[in-house]
Amino acid sequence: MLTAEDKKLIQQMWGKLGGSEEEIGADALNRMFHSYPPTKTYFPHFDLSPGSDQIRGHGKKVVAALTTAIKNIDNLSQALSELSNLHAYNLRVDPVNFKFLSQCLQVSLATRLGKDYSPDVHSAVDRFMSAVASVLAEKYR
Ligand code: ZNH
Repeated sequence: MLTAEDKKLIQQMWGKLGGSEEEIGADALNRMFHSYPPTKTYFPHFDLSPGSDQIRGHGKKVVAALTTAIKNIDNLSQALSELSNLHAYNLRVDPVNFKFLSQCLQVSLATRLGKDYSPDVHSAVDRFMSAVASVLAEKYR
């Protein structure tokens, strides 16, 4: 569960990204494809070379979805309901992969934010990404 303090830390941290969202998203995806190569099988139609237009475009969408989630942090199920349908019924991404993306995103954030990515922020983001992953995985059968 996310505490009130976690929510505050996440919202403040996200506010510090100031325009670098697309870069963060692309960096997280590059790291995921590099460290967990089986994740590439979900994107056979993408040019997966680092920094490709498709990776940048997709990174931007993923980060935008997380921004929406952060704005609706008390109501994640509702805020992410369409995405949850998409991942469960259309894309059928094995939920184990959500953990991989979460870890890669955290490295991207830490690289970007340096000492602002404190242990408290880290653990808050970790819980937040787990909450997002549970919503994205809740419709699987
Ligand atoms: Zn996902 C898509 C988000 C994870 C795979 N995604 C997507 C989108 C979004 C997202 C926003 C777009 C939609 C539209 O367009 O409408 N994701 C997300 C998030 C997460 C995720 C937030 C976490 C956190 N995914 C994931 C993973 C994977 C995936 C892990 C694997 C590995 N997705 C995917 C795919 C797609 C998507 C494949 C589709 C793409 C294209 O474009 O085709």
